Formats: sequence, C-alpha cells, structure tokens
Amino acid sequence: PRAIYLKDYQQPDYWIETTALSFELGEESTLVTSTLNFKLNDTKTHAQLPELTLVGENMELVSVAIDGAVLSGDQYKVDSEQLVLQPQSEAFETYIVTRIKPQENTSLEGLYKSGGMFCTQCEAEGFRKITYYLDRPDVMSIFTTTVIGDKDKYPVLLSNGNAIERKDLDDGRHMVTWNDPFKKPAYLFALVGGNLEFIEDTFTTMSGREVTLRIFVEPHNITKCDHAMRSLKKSMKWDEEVYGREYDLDIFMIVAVDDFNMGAMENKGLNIFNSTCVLARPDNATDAAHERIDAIVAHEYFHNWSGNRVTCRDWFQLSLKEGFTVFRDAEYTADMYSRTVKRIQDVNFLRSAQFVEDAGPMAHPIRPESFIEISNFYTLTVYEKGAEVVRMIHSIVGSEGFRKGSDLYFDRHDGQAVTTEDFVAAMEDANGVDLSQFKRWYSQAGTPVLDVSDSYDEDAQEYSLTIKQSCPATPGQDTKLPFHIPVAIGLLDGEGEPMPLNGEGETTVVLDLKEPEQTFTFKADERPLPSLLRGFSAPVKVNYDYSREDLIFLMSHDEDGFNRWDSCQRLAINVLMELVADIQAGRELAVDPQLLAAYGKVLADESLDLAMIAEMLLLPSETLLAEQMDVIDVDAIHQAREFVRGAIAEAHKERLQQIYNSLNVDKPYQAEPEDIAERRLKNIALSYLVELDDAASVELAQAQFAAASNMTDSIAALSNLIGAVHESGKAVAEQALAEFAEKWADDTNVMNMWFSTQVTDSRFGTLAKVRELMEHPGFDKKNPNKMRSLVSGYCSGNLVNFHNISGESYEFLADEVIRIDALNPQLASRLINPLTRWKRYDEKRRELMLAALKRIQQQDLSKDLFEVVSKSLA
Ligand code: B3K
Ligand code: ZN
Repeated sequence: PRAIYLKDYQQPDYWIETTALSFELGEESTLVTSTLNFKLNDTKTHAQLPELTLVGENMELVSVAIDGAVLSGDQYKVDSEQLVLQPQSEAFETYIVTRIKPQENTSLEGLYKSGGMFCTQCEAEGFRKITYYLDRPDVMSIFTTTVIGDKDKYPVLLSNGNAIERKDLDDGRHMVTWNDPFKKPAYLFALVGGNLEFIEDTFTTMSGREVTLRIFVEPHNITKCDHAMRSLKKSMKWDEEVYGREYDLDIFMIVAVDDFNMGAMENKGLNIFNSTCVLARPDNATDAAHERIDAIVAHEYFHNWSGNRVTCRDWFQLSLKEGFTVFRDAEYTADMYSRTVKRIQDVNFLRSAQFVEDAGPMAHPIRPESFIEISNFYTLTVYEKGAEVVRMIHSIVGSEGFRKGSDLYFDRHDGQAVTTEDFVAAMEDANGVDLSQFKRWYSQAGTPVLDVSDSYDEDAQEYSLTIKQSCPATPGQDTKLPFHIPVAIGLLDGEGEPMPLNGEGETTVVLDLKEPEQTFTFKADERPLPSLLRGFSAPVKVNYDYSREDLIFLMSHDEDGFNRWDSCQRLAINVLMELVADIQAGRELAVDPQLLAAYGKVLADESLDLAMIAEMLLLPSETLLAEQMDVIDVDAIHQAREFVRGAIAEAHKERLQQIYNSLNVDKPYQAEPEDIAERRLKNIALSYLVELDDAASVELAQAQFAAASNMTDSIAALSNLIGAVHESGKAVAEQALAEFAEKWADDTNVMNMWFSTQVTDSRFGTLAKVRELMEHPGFDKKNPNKMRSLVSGYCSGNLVNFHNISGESYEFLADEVIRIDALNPQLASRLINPLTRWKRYDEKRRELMLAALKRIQQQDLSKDLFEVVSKSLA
C-alpha cells in the first residue's frame, strides 16, 4: 500500500455534470446501471484529450458504452481498481452496467445488507464499491436514482432528494425514482431498500416552507423514534436562529440500521444512522444515550450546510466539515443543556482520548499531510481537536464576528468543494483579522504545553504572568513553530473576588500568546491567584505550580465554572499521583485529608447546581491518570483510584446517603437537564456507597434495580451491583443480570449495554468472562456495535485486566483483530488501538504487546490495518 499526499492534489481532468443511476436489487446480486455526463475540465491545459480513469472495486463489469456505442474489450482497460476509457470529445456520455453482491459485503462500506435491508455507506470512498466513478469529493454532480426491488420484501425504496416517480412493475417488483436537485459528491449518495415503518412530522422553515420529516426503522423499533424526531426539529430551528441556515429539500429522512461502522452519516436528505444513535425510549435508553442521540441528530443535520452545500475539496480537508460541525453541535448542546457541563464533558474526553492520540504513533495535524487509508483519519484529532480550533477562531473574532465569517463562508462557497484555507480566509475577510500564524493549528500536530510562572511587584503594584509555549515532537515533525494561542485568564484577590483586568472592569481577558515566551502585566493592589485557561480556551496543557490550598480556593471561588471543576481535577490528579508513587515505593497509603475535606465541601455546596456537583465528584479516569506517567503503571493507578473512592465513601457516607435518598424519588421520566442531573448525581452517590463493605448499600442498589422505570436507573443499579464491595452483592448481581437479559433479549442495543457493563468491571470482567459472553446468543461476532461493546469495552475500559501481566488479553485482541480484518477492515483498525500504545508500558508488557502487534503484521492485511500497524511499529 502506498501513501497519498496533500501536496500532490490536482483537479480532475473531467467533471461529471449529471449522474443517473438505476439499481435492480436482487437476492443473488444487484445490477447497477450508470449514465454519466462528462465535461472536460477546461481550467486545465490539455495537449490532447486525457484518458478517463474511473475507480471501482469488487464489481463485475457487464458492459460499457460511450455516446451510445458499446465498447469492445480492446477499447477500454479494466482491473481490480479501475476502468480506463479514452474519450473522443470534450463532452460525452458513458453508460456502464456493473453487477455487485451487497449480501456478501461485510465491510459495511458501499451497498450492503443489514438484517433484511439494503443500505449504503459511501463516505469516504465507498461509492467505488457501487459503480465505476470519479469517487472524489471535488467532483460534484446532480444525481437521479431509480431503485427497483421486490415489493413485498422491500416496500420502502429510498434515495437522496425528492421522489419524482413511483410505479409497480408486472413481475412483483416496484420502482421509485429520486432526484436530488443539489450538486453533490458521490460520498453523499445513499440508497435504502427494506421493509421499514416510519414516523412522520413536519417542520416549517423560516421562509415558510413545510418540510416533511420521516424516521424509518424496522417495524419492531417504531416506538423508539420520538426522541430523535424532537431532536431533529430542535436542530432545524437552532440552525436557523444561530446560523441563519434553512433546510433546502421537501423531505428530510433518517434511517436506522443495526450494522454500521460509525455513528451516523449525513447523506443529502437521507441520513443513515447506527441504530444506537437514533433509537431511544425512556425504558430502554439511558440519559447519556438520549443526550448522544440529540447531539448526533443535530450534527448530521448541521452537515447539510457545513459539509453538503459546502463540501471538502479533498479528504485532507476533512476537518473543514467535521471540526466545524462538531463545534456547531457542541454549541447546540450547550444551548439546550448546561454550557459548563457540556464543556467539562468535552474537555474531559479531549484530554483522555485526543491528547493520547496526539502523543502516539498515529499523531497527525487536523489537516493531515498524507494517508494510506483515509478511513483511519476519522479521528479525535480531526473531529474534536478540529472543533477546538474552530472554537479558538470563535473566541478570537467573537460571536458576532464568527457569524459574519460563517455567513461569508456559506455565501461565497455554496455549491463548491473547498479547503480549510477557504474557511479561515472567510473568517479573516469578514473580520479584518490576520490569522496567518493561527493557521499553524492546521498543519502542526501535537498538544502544546504552556509553562506558566508569575511574579508580583509590591512597589509597582504589578502582577506579571510569563507564559512559555512548547510542543512535543510528533511523527514527521521534529520541531514546531510557535502557535497563536488564545489564553483566557482571570485573577482572584485574597477574598476570592475577581479583580478587574483592564479599564473596562472586565474580569476575564483573552491573552494572545504568539511568541515562544511572553510576559503579560496587570495592575494589581495585592498578589492575586491566577485562574488560567478559563473555559479551556485552547487545546493545550497548562503547568503552573498551584499548591493544594490554591486549588481548593479556586474550587470554591473561581467565577469560571469550568475552572472550578478543573481545579478539582488538578487536586485529585495531584493526590492520586502521589498515592501511585507511594504504592510503587511500598509505602503505607493515606489520603490527604485536604482532598476529603474538599469533596465534603462540594457535597455540601448549596451554590453549585447538581450537574456540577456530579461532575466534580467523578475522579479522573484511569486513562487520564495513565497520561500523567512516563511509564504507565496500570495496577498502581487502579489501586490508588479505588483507594481514594473508598476513602471518599467512608468520609462522607452520611451525606452521600442523604443525597441518594433525597434524589431517589419516583417521577415520570424526562430527558431534561434537571432530571438528568438528579439521576446522575444520585447514581454517582450510589456508586460511592457500594464501595463500602456494607450490606445496606447493596440493598439500596437492589431496590433501585427492582423499582427502576427508566434505563438510566436500571443500568446504574446493575453496574453498581456488579461493582459492589460487600459479599452479598455477588448473588444479587447474578440474579439481576439474568433478569435483565431475559427482559431485554430482543432489544439488541440494550443487550450491548448488558455486555459492556459486565466486561468493564475490574473484578467481574475477566478475559474468561469476555470469552464466555462472546458465545452468548445475543452476541454477533461480525456486528460492530457488539464488538465494540465487548471487545473494546474490555480492552479500553478495563485497563487492569486487559494489561494483565500474563499477556493473554493482548493475544486475544490480536486474534480478534486478525479475524475481523478479513471481514471489516475499518472495524479492525479501530479495535487494534489499545495495542498501539505499547511504548508507554514497562518492559515486560512492551514485549508482549509488541509480539502481538508483530503477529498481526505478518498476516495479509487490509490497507486500513496495515497503516495503523506499520505506524505503530515505526
Ligand atoms: N461523516 C460521517 C463519517 C463517515 C465515516 C466514514 N468512514 C459521520 C459524521 O461525521 O457526521
Ligand atoms: Zn460529521
């Protein structure tokens, strides 16, 4: 396999003006007929008419004609990757018939079958598994699609745009023709054929047009669509209000499928969703699932403008649509729920996952320079860090400036395939700002580090902050140029009051850090305590020598909600890492009473809302703690964290019980912010209580399990029973697991939670348990959701067991990765992730992980897996 490079980008020699497709869906194979109208790209100079190279994989070429004349075998070249034709004029029409086998397509890319239904996934390069085409995002065409299929088996036949014709054929088949009036690249093409039911609603757009909204699902899921429909309507409204963006077709459709590699796909007018990202009812989906569905429905809907109307020139520009759209969905969620809580959750995720990626063998800038397989670049860096980069632009130009910039961007580039440079240029032009240094965020990988020091000049009454920036080397980038980093800060006086920072009395200012080292000076009549990187104004790490007293002070006084939480995190990390060192040195363990007191204060703080208390009570994850160590000691991290959890429970038992009891009230389920916060805090309190060696806590969890009328409470009770320290928990947990499995046997997504809940628990979820569950009738070894819930659940969510020194879990993962790669390369190259971090472990584990990786390397690998394995071993 070879790499392709951004620097090699060239426009295509031909454009495709119109694309007419017809699909005859069959049980043995599907016949695809394509009629394409080509036009020479006259912005390029050509000595003679260039060859036309169409890409296509895994298909049988039945016939090919140009301008009505059927070509004989010597008039074209075809191999396993392409079809090459020699055009005779600048404008011409091809007519190509191919045969494909969707029912044998296990890659879940192109046209495939999920259950009994036909569906597609074309982004990034799946369309080439459907027919020969210029499968690249800068080729935008008007699509007309006819779908023909058996009327009983496939009563619903969908594609992009508006249905323009329906007809019954006399052989028991029927056909529907769809036309999409908007030009689009092939990656946004979609087709669905199946026995589906739908719910319907309407939305009246800001200009008064009525749009039909439909969510299609298999009949047994029809009661699980209402939440997603509400989300869709809320997002349509929000995009009108916040970005002035209106929907543009007569109908918007969502289809749920069980076999899907990613979360969802923004195909024009016909979004296809992983069923986990759309189906929810209070009794079968958690609050977290409800929130995730809301965010993903919004995200895919927002792509209609940021991605579809304005798309990417090439796949190196992926963050153009993904970073921007993640930023848009994050703001939507912040507006719908709690802004601070959303920020905390996003930053926590970024730090524990994207920072890890940025420090690993696959590190890449948000606009990568090269790739072997683009599917490997749908990453946390392109998405989440990409969104942080857009957020920084937002904070540099301000809300209004950002809206001016986005209006200009959409206006200037509607119907075009563009680059991240174009996006930044629109922001610059609309605001008269210079973002040239800022653009390094697009080309340099790695997480920058800010080393902050300060001094106070009593006589001059001046306080100075000195910030030094640096960025570690990443593969292919040994040194970095300084970034333009917006650093939002505030200063607190001795009473904890915010100090005015400028003439206008503002108490938060954004410092523009552009140099390797810069000093910022403020008037201050006493020595202040700095609150740094408020709201996490840039995706960087900040080092400042806070004492534990400072952190506790900030926890209760900082006016920035995010930093109150962050100070709590820093304090916990500080204490936990000290305990890790104690464990390693064989010292006796004791939790700093200051930490326990700080948690006591959080638990008693009437000024904090419940959602904030819940966030603050959650200790940093083991993954996040692992990032603090040069050589990761999973056992010590786990032990330290469990020790602190037990100590918190012990110290605040009464208060935790009180909180639990006050929130454990029976009321009708609502996925509203206050209700969600109540359930969350209640279940966190319970999770501490079951850390006590105390039968009463098990009884609480057992009673909650028995009484729960919503999935949030039910699964939390189940997981707390599994995790309970007291002996009596075991039998109750087994009983509850059995009841749960019986009740939900027919709900595949609930069963996935049942799988992952078991294997993520450090005592319960052994490798033997994982193997046992893989044989459960509710498991399916090919299905990505199931593989993620069991295999990734265990390998990424149960670090002590996965990294057991025997190395048997490494071997297990290697076996699974090899098995899956033959079926579904995208899934394999994601599953392998935990092994790619081998360099961070002790020598013994390093060797074992390396051996597993090398064994994988020796197989005949897909491009996807080849790229990840070879980069990890480099
Ligand atoms: N754009 C799709 C991702 C497609 C992934 C292809 N391997 C979902 C999204 O980001 O909205
Ligand atoms: Zn997206």
